[in-house]
Amino acid sequence: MSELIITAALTGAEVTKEQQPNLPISPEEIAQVALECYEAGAAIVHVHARLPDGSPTQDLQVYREIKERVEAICPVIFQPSTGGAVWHSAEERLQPVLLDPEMATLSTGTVNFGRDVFSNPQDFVEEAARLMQERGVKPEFEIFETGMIASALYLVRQGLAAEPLHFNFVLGVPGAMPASVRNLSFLVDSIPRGATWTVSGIGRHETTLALAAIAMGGHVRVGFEDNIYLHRGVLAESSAQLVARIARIAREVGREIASPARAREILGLRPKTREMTEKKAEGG
Ligand code: KMH
Ligand code: ZN
Repeated sequence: MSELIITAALTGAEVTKEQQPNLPISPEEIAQVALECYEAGAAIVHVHARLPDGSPTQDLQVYREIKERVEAICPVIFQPSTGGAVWHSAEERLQPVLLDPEMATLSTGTVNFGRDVFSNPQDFVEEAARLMQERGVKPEFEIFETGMIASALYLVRQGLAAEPLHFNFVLGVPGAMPASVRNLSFLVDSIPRGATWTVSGIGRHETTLALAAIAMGGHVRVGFEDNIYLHRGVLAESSAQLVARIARIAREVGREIASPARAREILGLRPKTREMTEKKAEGG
């Protein structure tokens, strides 16, 4: 079993300051939390940009500032969202791909999302995959429903995505696939041999599904995008606290934590020029 890759989902598009007062908003705050999550064991940070008033934005310049700030202070893999918020246009959603990050998310199907619809028509999916392929950005396929795996595999057959594939099973969004170990295990059995996978359990399901992934050889995403609580009714202090808990549990049961460099190897990321190497960040 490989080391555990922990992704910290720092912001999301839906959580508000009213719900979680420690939600980072400015690029400076987001970068600071990215550093804390890295120090706690995260190898990837999944980021949604926010405007100063807290509303979600897919603005290129805001993502640029976040990316530069994060990469200046720690070596984590920067993974922006192309999901954005449900009301963002296709063009807006693809903006952060133009920054040539190592990875970006790509949802491969339309799904109910609470009272909203998270719309991902096939044309958008193919456009996003093509852009990522042109720019050497590895997609993380966001799987909210089983059929989205078939759509991701169709991209491979069309030559718009290449193995090794990486999936994130997002389970427990109201209206989408429920968060259960049975569903997780079915999804894991449905992806090609050699693919890697992460699970994001929404809300109170975050930790239970993380435990399953640790045991099954998958990887784990935690953070305020998915869950704002440490325990029932007790808000977490930061996403880093949630990362630290997973790292602690994994080590306790003999699963070591992947550094960003090791995560790049496990995910088969192509090396990109980075101003700061991991060694430099660690003071070497
Ligand atoms: N905010 C959701 C509507 C992603 O980041 O790629 C979509 C989402 C997926 O969060
Ligand atoms: Zn997201």
